[in-house]
Amino acid sequence: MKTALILNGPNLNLLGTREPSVYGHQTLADVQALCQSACDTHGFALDFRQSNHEGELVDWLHEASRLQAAGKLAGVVLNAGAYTHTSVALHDAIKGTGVTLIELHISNVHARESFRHHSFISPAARAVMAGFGVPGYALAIAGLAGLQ
Ligand code: CA2
Repeated sequence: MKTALILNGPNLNLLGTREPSVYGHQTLADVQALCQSACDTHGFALDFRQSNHEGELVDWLHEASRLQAAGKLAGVVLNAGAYTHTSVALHDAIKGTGVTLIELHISNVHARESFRHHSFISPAARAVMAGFGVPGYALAIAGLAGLQ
């Protein structure tokens, strides 16, 4: 059974506590439960993580690439949070490892402040999703299933 690795970046541990008009009322634990159900549907094992630290996300992408080389990774769904708009290190980690990765955003970043319109992740990602709310995580896992 292949693993779907779902990585969440900075402040996503606060989901459900503030800004419900943008991010909804569901917590990160709710997102994990949704991802578990989507992985059950598609026959993937779920590995679900969150970090507020850029380097830890980079390390996890390197780990994903080793799993991919061993034929054990379905792919990565990455919500890099604000690092989306700042991180050359994440861009380089995705490009450098060649890991199959879907960039995901809960909100439609293009309908928000202009500083959210640029992504360092998009040029290195296999696919990009934004604006479907929390259900987007399940859609992204379905997308990974379609890529197998
Ligand atoms: O829409 C998304 O998923 C984002 O990746 C979320 C990031 C934001 O910086 C990106 O531009 C778009 C922010 C995640 C922080 O989420 C919070 C949720 C509730 C309360 C505080 C922060």
